Amino acid sequence: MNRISLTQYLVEKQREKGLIPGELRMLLEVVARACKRISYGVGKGALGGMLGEAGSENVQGESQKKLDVIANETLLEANLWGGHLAAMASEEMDHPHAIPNRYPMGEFLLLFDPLDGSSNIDVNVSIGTIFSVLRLPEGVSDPLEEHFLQPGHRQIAAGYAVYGPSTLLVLTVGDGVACFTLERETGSWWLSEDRMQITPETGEFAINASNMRHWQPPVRRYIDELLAGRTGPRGRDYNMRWVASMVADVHRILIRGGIFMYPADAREPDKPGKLRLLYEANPMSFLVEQAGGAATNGRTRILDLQPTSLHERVAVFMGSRTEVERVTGYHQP
Ligand code: AHM
Ligand code: MG
Repeated sequence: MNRISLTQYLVEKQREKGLIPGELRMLLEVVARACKRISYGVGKGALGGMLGEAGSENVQGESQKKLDVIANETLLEANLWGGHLAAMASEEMDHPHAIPNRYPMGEFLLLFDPLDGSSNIDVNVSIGTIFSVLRLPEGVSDPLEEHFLQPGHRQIAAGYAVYGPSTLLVLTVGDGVACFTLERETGSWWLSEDRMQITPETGEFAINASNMRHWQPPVRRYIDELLAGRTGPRGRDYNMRWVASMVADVHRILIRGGIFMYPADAREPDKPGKLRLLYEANPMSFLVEQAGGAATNGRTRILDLQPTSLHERVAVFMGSRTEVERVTGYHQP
């Protein structure tokens, strides 16, 4: 079999298509290397002392697991010295992390959720890493939080790693979505699917239904119609799946279609949903759109939202285009 490595894939994007600068290619390789390291840590589990609480909280007031902290440090350390980055921001850090003066400063900003699906760490269910790459605005020499507040359509690359039965890296540089599988024995990433496409129609949906009583009327209406099945207004039976790791739920949707939802609800009226715009919703929306799907917050395309703070939250409806358009339509006044 003539296999294509991650390096070869990126070099071709750089050289043959001129789609990405060499610096971005090297940055993505460093991120992939960090994900590989996290994957090995995840794989060790209890034997590597990876499970359990870290005894600290992040900026959202969520308790951090040991692996949240280890994954964050792994990504920071791997990316500090390469000279490709101007600064990094993470779910697990209150403020952006500057590149120390002793290293050259690059032109990119990296954002990540180091370990998504933290509640699944200790129960051995798929978890992942999500990342987004932005360009430092021109003329800026001192990167600050405000420079990360760019709408998602300005991302120049995004991806996630999913640490499941196999470790996968799913990536876009704005030219479709490619999936790489980690070969553990050699530590190489091999292209396993190129030009992933999300089917526009679907019979599957993903939502945490335990929050049903808190949902707003458009979401209730949409889910009620799906649950009504064959004899309801949609005229077919739907199946529900909820891993509670966004990476795993969205990955399933990339493979076989579906709609993923984390709506705003009445639990915390001042917070629009649970997921974070800059390092969860934006990168996933970029991937989903590149695979022919759609992503909105119920009203607006997620990639067009102007962020106002580093850790802001956003309602999320993403996946198969027809379903995302329908539920978004239900939100229109
Ligand atoms: P995390 O980044 O702290 O792990 O939180 C995000 C996760 C998503 O991966 C997942 O879709 C969601 O939270 C699950 O929420 P819930 O616990 O309500 O099912
Ligand atoms: Mg997380």
